[in-house]
Amino acid sequence: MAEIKVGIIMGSQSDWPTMKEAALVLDELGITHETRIVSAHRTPDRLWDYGRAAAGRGLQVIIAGAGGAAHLPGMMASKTRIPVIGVPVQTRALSGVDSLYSIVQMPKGYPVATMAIGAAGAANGALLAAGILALQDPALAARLDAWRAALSASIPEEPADD
Ligand code: RP5
Repeated sequence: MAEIKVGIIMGSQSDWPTMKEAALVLDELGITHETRIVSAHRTPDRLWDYGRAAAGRGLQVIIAGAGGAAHLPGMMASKTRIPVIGVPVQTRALSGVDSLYSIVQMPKGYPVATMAIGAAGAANGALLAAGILALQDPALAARLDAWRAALSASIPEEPADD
């Protein structure tokens, strides 16, 4: 079986509709990945075990999504040197600004690459992971270039009525 390169983790089942956007992009680009629910607050031991084992298992990037008091990406970054990409999940109470602020303000020494709030952030997290992996993988670099060109080509030059 192919080695899993990207871990998509999220704080709750309720984050899956957002984080699925990351999985879909990784699928499109042919990047092996796994998906796990790992909560900083509800399953801290699972978080610790995942972070401790990540590098040894060959993971190369972790995309971590969480909402509200979104400590998962930062705590994962504290536990592994593998690049962590944080996705702030949109919340009902504060529209995801709470998630964004919880993820983006990391102290010096433990970076999290923080994406936009919500589905676009999750998709962009996957594209950033792809860009990192493509540095060492020419075939993936070609697929990523093609993906970007296809998106660009899909944008009409003129607006149309509905
Ligand atoms: C966070 O709390 C999760 O990442 C989720 O975004 C939020 C709400 O979780 P649920 O109450 O829906 O499980 O830990």
